[in-house]
Amino acid sequence: MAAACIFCKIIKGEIPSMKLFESDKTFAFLDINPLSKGHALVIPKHHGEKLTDIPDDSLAELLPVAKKIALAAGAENFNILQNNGRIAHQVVDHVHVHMIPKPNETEGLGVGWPSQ
Ligand code: D5M
Repeated sequence: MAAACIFCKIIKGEIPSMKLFESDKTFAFLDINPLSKGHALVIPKHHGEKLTDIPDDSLAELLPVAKKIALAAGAENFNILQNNGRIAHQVVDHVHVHMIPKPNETEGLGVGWPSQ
């Protein structure tokens, strides 16, 4: 954990979030500035700025959890995005995977988030 990191503060409950999932290694919550309804972030609890800073065992759950959240949201179409470094548009310096649903324009999403 890094004391000044906003995502570490979210993990610790010091900053509120719309939590979607938590395990011993992983945390997921809704993005505060969503690109679409259901835009979620999946993060390792291990603090590190970039993907290359995180041990493999802390990365292993990120995609399975993103998949679980996409399925729970009924998102048939979605993007997975992971930015590293300012030039690559990283703003928050704690590794995070975006799961960004691409809703059907006419039907929208059948959202049913997991409760944990
Ligand atoms: O994306 C960083 C993402 O983090 C961006 O989509 C907003 C989101 N964000 C920032 N602060 C919060 C809080 N407090 N709750 C939820 N989401 C947040 P990047 O890949 O670094 O450009």
